[in-house]
Amino acid sequence: MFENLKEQPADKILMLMKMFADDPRERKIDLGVGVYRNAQGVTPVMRAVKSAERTLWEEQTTKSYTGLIGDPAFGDAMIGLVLGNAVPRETVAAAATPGGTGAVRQALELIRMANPQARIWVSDPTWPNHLSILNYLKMETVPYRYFDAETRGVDFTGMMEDLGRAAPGDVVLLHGCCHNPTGANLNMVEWQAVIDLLNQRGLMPMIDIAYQGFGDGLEEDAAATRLVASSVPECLIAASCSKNFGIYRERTGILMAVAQDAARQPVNQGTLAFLNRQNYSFPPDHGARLVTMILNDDALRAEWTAELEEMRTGMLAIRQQLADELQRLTGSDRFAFLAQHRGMFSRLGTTPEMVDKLRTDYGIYMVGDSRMNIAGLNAQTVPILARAIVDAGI
Ligand code: PLP
Ligand code: TYF
Repeated sequence: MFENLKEQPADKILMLMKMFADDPRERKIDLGVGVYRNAQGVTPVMRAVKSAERTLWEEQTTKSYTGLIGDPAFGDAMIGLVLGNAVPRETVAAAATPGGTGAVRQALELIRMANPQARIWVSDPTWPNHLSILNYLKMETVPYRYFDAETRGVDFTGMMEDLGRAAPGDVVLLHGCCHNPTGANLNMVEWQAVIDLLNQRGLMPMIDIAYQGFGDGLEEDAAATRLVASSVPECLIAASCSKNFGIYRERTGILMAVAQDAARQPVNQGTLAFLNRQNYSFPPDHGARLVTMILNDDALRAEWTAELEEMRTGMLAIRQQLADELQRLTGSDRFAFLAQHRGMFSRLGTTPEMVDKLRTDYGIYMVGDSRMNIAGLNAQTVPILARAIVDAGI
């Protein structure tokens, strides 16, 4: 049987991680995989996470199974974090999943179950795993214009034109904040226009929010998701705790199904539990429990929020420094978009050949589409990158 298997395409981002590790040069710079790093290049265990783990280690008396949707307290805490008071609690069904990726996968399975005809509209570009999972599930995917190669902002006119061709029942996959891989985001006026279009055309939004707290702040980054959830008849939200709690390997995420009518909530809830059972039965608990402890304890929550703010403002400072340095070197505002982008990523907007050149000649690793992980930089490496960008002729 195994002879029927064939080699599967590798994940380009993960491939880049290996190339970087194998590069013997000392002054190499890793702007590849989307993992937060501090100025020392370390992805730290956050202080509140450490405290919660200590308490959990001391106080946890069992590791018996939870429930198919995980501990409901995690659902409550995360609904609060992501949705605030935007919708009545009784309209929301939620289930813990293995990471945000698990939530994306379960959301797509739910869509396929409920409406096999639905086409999934995805931003061009989007996170490669979206496309990979959609392809694996054999769901029809349609790209909508998103990135304006000229301004490096959102091609909003193109986006609206494309979504204007979606059919009732189609699903529009949107990044709640901090778009991966471009860093370009809609403003709130544009979000409202998208919502109006969704409602006019009978489209269902599916929001992937993996970087809440990495852009303009915890509340600000959730604002679009909350506006969507409170303005459409129904939506799906896949949220990840990997980045904002720094618990990548714990695999902590949640899928929420928001219905307008609370009467639909029980069946939605049952469906999420059913989907978990088919795929892995109980979702991982450790990370979800830490998140619940942090969000439900005033002191831990304050500690977590403060550290997340340090991370966020640190990334903003790097953005500004890089934009300023490039302004100084080029005498133009061509790179001002770097300070306007939000989240961990910015798409530089150069060719794959230039990306190769930066890697071979300067030891600077970014994803082939010229996505840079801003958190891979620090005050010392920003001038090195800026100089390389200019010297390479970008
Ligand atoms: N969605 C997007 C857009 C992402 O960038 C990520 C990245 O990590 C995820 C979802 C899910 O991440 P994880 O499965 O590690 O929680
Ligand atoms: O986009 C990124 O770099 C992160 C991390 O298969 C990641 O989202 C990358 C590839 C992958 C899973 C996660």
